[in-house]
Amino acid sequence: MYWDAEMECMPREELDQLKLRRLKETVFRVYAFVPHYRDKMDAAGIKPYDIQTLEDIKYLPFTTKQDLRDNYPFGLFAVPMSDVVRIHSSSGTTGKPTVVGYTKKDLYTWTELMARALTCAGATRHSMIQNAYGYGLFTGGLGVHYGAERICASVIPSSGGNTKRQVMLMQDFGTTLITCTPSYALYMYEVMQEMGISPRDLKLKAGIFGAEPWTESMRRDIEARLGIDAYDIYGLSEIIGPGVAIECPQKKGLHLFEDHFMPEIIDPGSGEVLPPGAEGELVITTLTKEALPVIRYRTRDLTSLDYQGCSCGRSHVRMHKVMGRSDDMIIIRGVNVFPSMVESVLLSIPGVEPHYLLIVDRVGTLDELEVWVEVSEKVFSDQVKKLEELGKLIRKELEGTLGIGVKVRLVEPRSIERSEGKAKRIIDRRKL
Ligand code: DLL
Repeated sequence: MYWDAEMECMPREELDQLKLRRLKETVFRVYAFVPHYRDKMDAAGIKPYDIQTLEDIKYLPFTTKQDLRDNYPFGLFAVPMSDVVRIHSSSGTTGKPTVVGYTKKDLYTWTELMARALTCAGATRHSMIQNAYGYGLFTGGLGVHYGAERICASVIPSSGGNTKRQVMLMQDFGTTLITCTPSYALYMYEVMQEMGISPRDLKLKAGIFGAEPWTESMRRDIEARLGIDAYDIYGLSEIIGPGVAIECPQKKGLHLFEDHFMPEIIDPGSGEVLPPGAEGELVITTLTKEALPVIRYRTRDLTSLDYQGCSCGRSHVRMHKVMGRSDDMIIIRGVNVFPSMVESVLLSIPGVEPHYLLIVDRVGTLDELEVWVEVSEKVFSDQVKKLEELGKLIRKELEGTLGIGVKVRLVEPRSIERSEGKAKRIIDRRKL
């Protein structure tokens, strides 16, 4: 089922024409109204009318999170404040937050996109949607909320936290669809168990999870534990919030809504645009945003794009599940390690729980990686010898995949901090 079949299934040629028209408009608008973009384009010797084809986008300068920070809070807005009706912000780990704004039309667009996304993942007016993304400055809560109302589903705005109450609401209100981060979904499952409630006794059918990287193995784990269908949703505040891309029931990549966002994949080192199918950093240009149009935003998210048609009938490009952020990549003795690589290995080993931490430290001049792994209650109460064997097996598997020496520490069930939002997977003691 589609929310907006005309847009979602638009033939490629028409879609590209629409994108080009909107790209040109956006470039003219930022050049006219945002000094930052005008200065950068002037410095690069490029004028708005130099953009004549979609490929010409490569001549435009990139925008980074630092550009947003340097123009904190409202310096990149392309409309007067009197036209801005909502502000969100994304905290990040260091320094000032990045601030984003929306006009009335931007909010309309966002709501439509979220309606599209929810419908794509199977939600209807009969769905009981419990929205456990945080409400507030974070875009997850309100973004999902308005989309869910738009499709006339029943929305429970439970926001993040108070997990026992979340479970009670699910049970009493008959929640059919849960929206939250994948790590929070796992935490909810644990609390259900503590409360003696089996997910099978609930009406829960599906979950729409995002806001943090999660692997295919993690999807299988969540689907098996909760007995639901788990969909991946992608987005970021700087572009609009959730609703940039979402999986259809094929679950073979996330359809990125190209009538509003133009994606590119670049080599994160050289900045060069890579051909379709290549893996690299996702760069997005907004095509319809009014308050905060963004040109070639470097997301830091690593993925690839697939322009082949999808059997669901949607023509929009599919982005591969995000493997991780280039910021989350840790380099241990010259080898690149992503938490997602560790996650995939761990979840393939029976007796291991989907809760883990990567601890990076420097011993003398050498970097060391220690992986903390939670084991199941049953395994933990086994003989010491069996635990030792499990530890060795995990180490062997991790070392085989990562190609570096790794220490493994098996920790007690429930000893790694649970998250109600984005999970923290890395503690880098070298930076402390
Ligand atoms: O996380 C928006 C969002 C809310 C998306 C709810 C999905 C659901 P930010 O806080 O600005 O916005 O964080 C954006 O989160 O650049 C990615 O690194 C990461 N991220 C978001 N969705 C996914 C996903 C929201 N499905 C940053 N898979 C992005 C992997 C994701 N990473």
